[in-house]
Amino acid sequence: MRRLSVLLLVVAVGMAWLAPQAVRAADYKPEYKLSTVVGKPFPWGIAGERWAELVKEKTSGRINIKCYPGTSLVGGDQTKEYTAIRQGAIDMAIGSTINWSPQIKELNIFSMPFLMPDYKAIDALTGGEVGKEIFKILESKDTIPLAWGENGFRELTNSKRPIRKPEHLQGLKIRVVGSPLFLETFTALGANPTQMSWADAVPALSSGAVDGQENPLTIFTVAKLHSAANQKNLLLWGYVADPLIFVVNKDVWKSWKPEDQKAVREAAAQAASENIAAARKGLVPPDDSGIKDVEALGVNVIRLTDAEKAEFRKATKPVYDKWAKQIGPELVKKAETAVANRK
Ligand code: X2X
Repeated sequence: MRRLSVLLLVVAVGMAWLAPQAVRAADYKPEYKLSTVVGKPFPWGIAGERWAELVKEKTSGRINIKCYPGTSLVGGDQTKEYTAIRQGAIDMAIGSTINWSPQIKELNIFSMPFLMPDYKAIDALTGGEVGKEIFKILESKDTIPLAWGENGFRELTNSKRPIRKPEHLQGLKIRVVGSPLFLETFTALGANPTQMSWADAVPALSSGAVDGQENPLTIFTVAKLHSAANQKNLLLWGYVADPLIFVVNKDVWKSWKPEDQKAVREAAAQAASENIAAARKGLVPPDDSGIKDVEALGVNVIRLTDAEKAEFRKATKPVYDKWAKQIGPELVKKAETAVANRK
C-alpha cells in the first residue's frame, strides 16, 4: 500500500513537470510543411530552404519547417496549392501568382500580356498599392502574406523553329499552367496551348508531345530544357512575369507567439530579397550575362525590336481587354498607372 502511494506520488510529480511541455507541444507542431513547386537548386527552392533555416535560427528552434518541393503535398497539382493552404493541409508556402490565380482572380494581373515592360514595373506593382491590395485579399482568404519573391519574366522556348512574329507560333503545341488567361493568350497568337503541371510538362516536352513552353530563364537552365527537352529556340519577349508570395495559413499563424510571428516575417523578408537577387542575376540590363550563358548552351536566342514586340502586344490586346474586366478595371487601372509612373 505504501509502495503504491509512493508510486502515485512519483507519477503525479512527473505529470506536473511534463504538463507545460505538453501544452507547448499542443499549440506548436513539431514540424511545419512548406510547399514550393521546385526545389533546390532552383532559386525558388533555395528560397524555401533559406526561409526554413532563418526561421529555425530566429526562433531558437521553436519553429521547425520541412520543405516539400514538387508541390508534393497536392500530388504535384500546383493549381490546387492555394486551396490546400486555406484548408490547412499545407502550413506555409512560397507560391507563384500564376498557380494561385485560379482561386484568386486578382492575381491574374501579373499574367496580363505585356503589362510589365521591365523589372522596375514588377517592383512598382508588388511594392505599391496593387501589392497592398493583393495582400489584403489574401488575408481575407485564411492566409497571411509576408513577402514578395520572384520567379521571373517568362520567356518562350520551343523545339521547332525560331519565333520572331506571332504567325511563327501557328499550330505550335505550347504547355501552359494557371488560369484560362494563358490559354486565351496563346490561342490569340495562333498557337495550340495545352494546360499541364510542371511535373507533367518536363516529360511531355522531352517526348515531343508538346513543342514548347514558357518559363523564367532560371527554370530553363536548371531544368536543362535545352538538352532534356530539345528547347533550342528561345524568344526573349518578357510578356509576363510571376512574382512569388510567402504565406502562412492563418490558424497556424495565430497559434504562434507574437515574437515568433515577428521572426517568421523577418525571415521571409530576408529570404525573399535574396530570392529576388538570385532570380534577376545576369538578367537586369545592361548586365546580360545570364542570357549569354543560355546562348553558350547552343540555344538560338531571339531578341525583339520594339516594333516586333508591338506585333505581339497587338495580337494579345483583345485578351488583355477582356481580362481587365474580369480582374477588375479599377485594379488594372491602378497597375497601369503604377507602371507608367515607375521610377
Ligand atoms: O509550372 C511552371 O511553369 C512554374 C514552375 O514556373 C510555376 O510553378 C508557375
